[in-house]
Amino acid sequence: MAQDKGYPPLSRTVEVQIDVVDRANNPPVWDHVVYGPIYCKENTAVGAKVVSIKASSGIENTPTVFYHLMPGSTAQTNKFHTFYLQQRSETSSKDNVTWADIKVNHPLDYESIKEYNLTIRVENNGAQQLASEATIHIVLEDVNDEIPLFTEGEQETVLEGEPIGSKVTQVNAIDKDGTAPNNQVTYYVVNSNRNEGKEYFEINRDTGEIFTKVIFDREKQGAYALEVEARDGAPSARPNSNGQPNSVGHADFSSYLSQQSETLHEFPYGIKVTCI
Ligand SMILES: [Ca+2]
Ligand SMILES: [Ca+2]
Ligand SMILES: [Ca+2]
Repeated sequence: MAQDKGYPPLSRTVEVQIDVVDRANNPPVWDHVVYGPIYCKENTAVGAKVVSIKASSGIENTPTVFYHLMPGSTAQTNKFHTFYLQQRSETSSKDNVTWADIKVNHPLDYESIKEYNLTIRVENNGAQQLASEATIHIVLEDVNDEIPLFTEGEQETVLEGEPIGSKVTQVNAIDKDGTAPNNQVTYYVVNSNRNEGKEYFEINRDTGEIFTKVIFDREKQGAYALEVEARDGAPSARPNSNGQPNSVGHADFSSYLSQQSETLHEFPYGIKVTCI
């Protein structure tokens, strides 16, 4: 009851409920309050374990604990159940330990979300169930799972009689990987027999600028198809890549050459150069 010193004194009462907790009943105790940073590659398989953590019950002779992975309000705090928790008991002669294994539930993607903070709650099994919380900080690591993509196809013209080394055009490919060298793009003229332009043009590997290697004569040939390729800078993390970087650019030019009136957007990795 609270009473003031006025005359007459006014007072107010409020009911207070007090739970009497057994002295022996303590809340569970985590090994750590914060776990991490736990580093985890973005291509970690669904079902794979990221980390195992545990708490003791805080009650002598009642080792039972229950773990819950608490979904938060954002993707980073597991709103969409990107991770799940599996409880695992380990019984030895002197100990009865229960682990919380945190596993991947949905595919991870460094390009979308780089870090997660998970809240794990543990309850014991005393007369009054008491709980404690711990946080797991998971940091994703980029792998080379994005391929470079050319921004658009090109159709360019070059004047006949121009000196060798004249700039014809510049191609550009973008790799959405989050870190270098996974997102570093280099450019090549495709070295295949069907690439008729390979003898006539060269490319700056870093900038994608294309230059002439010959002086063109329109009376000899009026148009050249040039096939170029973009590669990223590290072994691919995609399946069946055999340790090679990701690359694009092997457009089918034979079909392009037989249908010269079609726009190059259907063959976005090639360049048609016309002499004028
Ligand atoms: Ca990715
Ligand atoms: Ca890449
Ligand atoms: Ca990546």
